[in-house]
Amino acid sequence: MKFLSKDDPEVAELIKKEESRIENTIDLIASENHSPRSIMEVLGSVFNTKTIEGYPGKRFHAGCIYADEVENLAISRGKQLFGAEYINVQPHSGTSANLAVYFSVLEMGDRILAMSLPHGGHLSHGHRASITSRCFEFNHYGVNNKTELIDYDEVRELSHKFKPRMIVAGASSYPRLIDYEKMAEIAKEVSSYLFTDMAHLGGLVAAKVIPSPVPHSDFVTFTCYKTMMGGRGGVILCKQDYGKKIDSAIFPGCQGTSAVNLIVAKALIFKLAMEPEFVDIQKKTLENAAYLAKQLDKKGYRIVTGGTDNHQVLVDVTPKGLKGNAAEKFLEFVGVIANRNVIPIDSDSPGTVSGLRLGSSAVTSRGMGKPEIVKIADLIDAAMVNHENKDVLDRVSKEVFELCKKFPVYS
Ligand code: DSN
Repeated sequence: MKFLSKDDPEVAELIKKEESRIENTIDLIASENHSPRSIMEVLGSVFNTKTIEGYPGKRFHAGCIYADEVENLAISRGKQLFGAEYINVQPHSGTSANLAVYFSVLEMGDRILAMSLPHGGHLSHGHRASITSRCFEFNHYGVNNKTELIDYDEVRELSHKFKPRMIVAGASSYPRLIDYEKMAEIAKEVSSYLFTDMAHLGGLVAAKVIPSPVPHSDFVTFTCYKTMMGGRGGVILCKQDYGKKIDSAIFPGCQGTSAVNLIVAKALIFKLAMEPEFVDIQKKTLENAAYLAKQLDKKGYRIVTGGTDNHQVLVDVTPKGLKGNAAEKFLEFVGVIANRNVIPIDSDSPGTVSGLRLGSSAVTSRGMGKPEIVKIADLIDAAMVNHENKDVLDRVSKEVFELCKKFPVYS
């Protein structure tokens, strides 16, 4: 950072500190991951300065010869990787991608059925705080109270009563697989579009370690910075018939120029995702999550749904006399980074956060495996149970630091 250190030493110092924070803490945020160094190079490349309104071959600015080539590369690799008929690689984010899907084939005020936020859905699935709820009429399905699994009978019943024009499958916080075939069957019964938001699952689907929603859905979106490891930004996959509508909904509908450096990162991660190393990371991500759930269960935490089939472990911390907010704070104090999360039982007492959402992606991509997961579960439990005991917290912080030193991210 020789230029930055000269231009803005204050910002340079903050970047150094952030690098050190990343190296020396255990990242269990389910929506984060460590990207390969080549992704970081691409994100800071000269493509950052190119303005590219439009699509390859049909731009509104000159000088797009290489931007066109790179977007075409991202398009062909992405289609091949996910077996998709059509792809748009321009969304700035998952929410931008979701907005474009809604606006591509729906009219303002149309009905959409999606998963409720306390049961795992995302803000952009019609939460009252999201602009999506002001543009469309949403209704929400949830999970079964006992099993905490999606209640497909409820999805079917609501679909027949509510008659949505679109059904959204997919969640921000749901540790189990979704039966896309069943969701497609229900959508067909009520002549509705099926849109799958697999924001969290892109990398796992790309590596084929969990089932893909692509064959069953009219539209699929995902982000590139979670399991996908490819920097920020979103992607839309869809059936060929909707391609033109999706393109116009992204540009000029919801966005202006896209960020070419993010598009290059997408091209790169789609290439890397076809290599055995990526597949191995995704496979181990699943194994580590399942093992983490098992270890925490043994220590007396309640694991929402009893386990996990993806990279997420949703932990109910109330059996330990804690709330999610406190748990997040106690863990951050010792260098374990996770986020508090509502879980299904919280929908009965709004404002309560009983859960902690843990993700295995980042620890796996820095090389940690089962022995380290056992250690992490021990450290999590020690910090939570002894949150008032300074000696224990000091010991745990030291052990977190030592563990991180053995698995460098960037050095
Ligand atoms: N959707 C948010 C999450 O799952 O944490 C951010 O990606």
